[in-house]
Amino acid sequence: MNQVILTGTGLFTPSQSISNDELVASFNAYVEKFNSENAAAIEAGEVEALAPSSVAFIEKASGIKSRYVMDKQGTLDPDIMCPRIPERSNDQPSLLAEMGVTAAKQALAEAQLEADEIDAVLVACSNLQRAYPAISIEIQDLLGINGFAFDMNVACSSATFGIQTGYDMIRSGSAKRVLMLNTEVCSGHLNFRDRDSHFIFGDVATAVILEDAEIARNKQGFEIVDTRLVTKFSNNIRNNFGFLNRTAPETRDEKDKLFIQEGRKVFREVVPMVAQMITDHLADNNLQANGLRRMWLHQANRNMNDFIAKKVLGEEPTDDMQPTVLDEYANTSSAGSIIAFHKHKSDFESGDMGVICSFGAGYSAGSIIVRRAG
Ligand code: CO8
Repeated sequence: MNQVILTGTGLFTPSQSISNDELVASFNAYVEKFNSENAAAIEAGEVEALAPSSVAFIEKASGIKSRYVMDKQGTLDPDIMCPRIPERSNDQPSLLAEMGVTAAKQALAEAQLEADEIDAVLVACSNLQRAYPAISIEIQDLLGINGFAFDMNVACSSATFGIQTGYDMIRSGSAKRVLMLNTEVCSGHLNFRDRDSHFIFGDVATAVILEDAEIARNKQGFEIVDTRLVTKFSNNIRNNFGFLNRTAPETRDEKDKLFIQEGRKVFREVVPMVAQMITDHLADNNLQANGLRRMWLHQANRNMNDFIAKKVLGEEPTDDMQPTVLDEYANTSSAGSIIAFHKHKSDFESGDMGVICSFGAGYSAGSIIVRRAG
């Protein structure tokens, strides 16, 4: 089997950001308007009054303070509460492809590679903007890459599933160099009128380059020591958007065609599942948790990550041990753990080990053990 090394990462961050104060002001303006327009029906007990959102709740329950978005104005307008992104002609690069290309160029530069040296492109994400042609094939074309490309979706866990897919291809010899991208416009699938979830997500794109270690130019990369994936069916995070919606027009625009979740249940069920996965993964590789320099966890919820890290490590995690980016970026679905890795990897020294871990809808979870080379 060929040895695999991660030699570059890239990050595209949208230029517009929304603070909790701004988001809550917009939500509460919508609530006030709804309640005053429906005052008589609310008074008669026919309609339930909407409750306001609160910055203090959001920060305590999730740790999120702001999020980047592709369109701030439409998202915050209480009469729209949805990003407004003009449709592009088929001759223009699509939004996801454009975001992915920016992240890919950074990753290629770190890996000291030209785009035409890549053999395969994977787009692994939750929110694909169209059915076909694959976004990955469009990115392949925009960058001038030969070989092949395909899209895959395992919700928030897509990055670790994408890394394992690339790792397996390189180990077996079907590709030598793989570009794996996580392109997320989560704001397009988020119900900004839902008090329980309106604050959760943000937009971003990340990129990772995996190579056969023998031909890698960047010798300071991260060896992939081992990978592990787990899935277990659950309806607690669900989005019923899809091509069959038009066949049932009476329910086509209902709330379940956007992101919905039972957040409490997800919290309770996913924390032990992920902690167990990482613990077993380390044990099966004869590694001790105290031998880890860092865990780059999926960025959904600060409290969730503190629980997982404490269970795995047996002690309170420090910020250095378990870095957080969700305070600034919110939950960026598949990209979260890769943003954390991208921003918090440069201080690693040769031999230092860490775990990249993502988890989410499905349920699904993935763990990638890495060791700094060089
Ligand atoms: N403001 C004020 N109060 C609120 C608000 C609000 N905005 N929202 C809820 N409350 C109230 C509730 O009404 C409730 O009040 P009461 O106690 O009187 O009934 C109280 O606050 C507590 O509510 P919750 O039980 O819902 O609060 P939690 O403490 O559980 O926190 C969280 C909610 C933050 C959502 C938390 O449960 C959580 O983060 N859970 C884990 C979620 C998670 O990790 N999900 C993974 C999803 S990612 C994925 O895989 C999907 C990818 C698809 C991407 C699609 C992009 C759109």
